[in-house]
Amino acid sequence: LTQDELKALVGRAALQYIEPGQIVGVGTGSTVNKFIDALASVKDRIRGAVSSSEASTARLRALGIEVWDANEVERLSVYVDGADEIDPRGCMIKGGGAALTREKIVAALADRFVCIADESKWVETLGRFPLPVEVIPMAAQQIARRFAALGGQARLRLKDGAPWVTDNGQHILDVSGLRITEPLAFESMVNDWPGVVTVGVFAHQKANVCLLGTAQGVRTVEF
Ligand code: DER
Repeated sequence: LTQDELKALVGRAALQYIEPGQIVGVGTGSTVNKFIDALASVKDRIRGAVSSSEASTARLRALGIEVWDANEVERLSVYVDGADEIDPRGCMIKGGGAALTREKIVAALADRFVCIADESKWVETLGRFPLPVEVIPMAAQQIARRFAALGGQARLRLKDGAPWVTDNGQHILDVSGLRITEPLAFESMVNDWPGVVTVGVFAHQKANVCLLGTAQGVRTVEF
């Protein structure tokens, strides 16, 4: 099975967590795009979605699924999203798709976070994937120096040679060289640094379930 087929497999498998009449929390990325395509096949059974990015909103609307503002819902039963890395505790590195801030906001509304990922995302310890951090532009270098003090190398994410600007109008640092053995403490520490909008460690908003696409089929891991 190709990586794309594994993503489609888990994207479809996530439908088992969707109940009729629900508003579904929807993440961002190529694996979530497979889930959105699968969701379209049951769109008459759901009430709509709350989206974590302009990209996912566009895809949902193009498929005829109503998109609600996060401020219009009190709670979501389920949030479905991908990950760049997920560890044995269900903690994740996210933000490869630059949507980490809204992803964490929508995940915070949900009773259950269902992570859908191909097996390449499963790691013992977070940190091989460069950690995305959304920052207020004027704080970027100051924050980069704080990561350097921890042995990390922070690079400003660029798009066509200019700083990448997120849906929220901020910049992103990608930090390599980190080994995040205590995700909860690490997320809290970085959250406290002035100028940090969101750090791409999802430990406080960790996954409750992971549908892992493997050559042998979908492996369901509960955390
Ligand atoms: O940016 C994100 O957080 C995405 O969910 C990312 O982590 C997974 O994207 P992918 O499904 O395209 O690998």
